[in-house]
Amino acid sequence: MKKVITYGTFDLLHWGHINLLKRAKALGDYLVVAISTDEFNDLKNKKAYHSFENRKMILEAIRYVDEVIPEDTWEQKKDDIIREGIDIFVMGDDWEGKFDELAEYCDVVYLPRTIGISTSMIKKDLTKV
Ligand code: C2G
Repeated sequence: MKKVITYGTFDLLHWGHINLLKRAKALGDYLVVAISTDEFNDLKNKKAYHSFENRKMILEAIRYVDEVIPEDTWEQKKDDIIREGIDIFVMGDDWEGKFDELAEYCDVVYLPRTIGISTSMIKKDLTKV
């Protein structure tokens, strides 16, 4: 079984996120998503609209997602990959090159980001309503 992992906040889930999750799952048989906790989002200077618990519940309802784990730190990726027996690490290419050191433990794949949608765009557009 080929296991894939990806990381993110996945707030205000949208079709760009779904595109990423769908393509990540297509690279293997089992997709683990490490979702940023509210505390880690503080470190990322990101304020999610939905709580960690609710973002986790939403992701667990997606057909492409097999398991959701918490992302608490920048440094946990290597341990996650080893513990979960991950074969492929996937991120959108806005992270291109940032996680290349993980190639020591698994394949590292950056997928083209979906143009035309983002959580910040949604938030900005909704302030105009
Ligand atoms: N994404 C995408 N297309 C978009 C928006 C997002 O492909 N239009 C991808 C991002 O590239 C990322 C994933 O969806 O791979 C989740 O995006 P975010 O929730 O914004 O995650 P981010 O804040 O980038 O967190 O340790 C890594 C971080 O936790 C990544």
